Amino acid sequence: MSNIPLLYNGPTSPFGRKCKVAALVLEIEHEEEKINIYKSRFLDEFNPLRQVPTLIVGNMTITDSDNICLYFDSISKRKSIYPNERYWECMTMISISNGIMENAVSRYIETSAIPEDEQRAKSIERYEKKILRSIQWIENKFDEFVSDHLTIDQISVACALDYTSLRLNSNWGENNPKLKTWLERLTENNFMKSTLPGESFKYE
Ligand SMILES: N[C@@H](CCC(=O)N[C@@H](CS)C(=O)NCC(=O)O)C(=O)O
Repeated sequence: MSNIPLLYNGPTSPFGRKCKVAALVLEIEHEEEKINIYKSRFLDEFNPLRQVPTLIVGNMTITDSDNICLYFDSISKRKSIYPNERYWECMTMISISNGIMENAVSRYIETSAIPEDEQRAKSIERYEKKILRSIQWIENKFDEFVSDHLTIDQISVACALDYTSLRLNSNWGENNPKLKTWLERLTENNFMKSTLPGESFKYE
């Protein structure tokens, strides 16, 4: 069995994008397969939650984007993307970014997969509030976590913001000008451009 990591990813998954960007930044040789998660029963053997991203390395499976990013960092010869001097702040920023992604995914499912008259307006409002409040929180911490050395919290925030633009809208930029300008600049890099979300599969 090949020891080149195989990343099962989705075309729009922000969690998968975070791993793919981390792999590119850390110069990890890997293969990537974009799958339709709703039609990928084969994945259950590796990940009973049937979720992307899932990483296969030889006989080993690594699930969850945070574990996959940590694994890539552990085998990379490049400088670590986990900053020693503000490790816990970084981990917290990753969790908040994950929360934005989770709420955006839940909102998307509620608004795209459920008939309009059965959608729960209150839930949609809660998802949106959590997303926008988190983005504002990150904007307020901008000067603490953005530096020239690209770290995993920055990668996570960037993926969460782009996913918000994809699934909700990009109005968040109006109240969060530092993040907006930063993301525009970051997106000039190939690791961001080459991982922009593609066409989503229908939720089923
Ligand atoms: N905590 C997981 C979340 C992954 C996740 O929610 N993936 C979504 C795609 S964005 C998925 O596979 N959804 C299919 C499902 O849960 O049925 C991670 O960080 O990897």
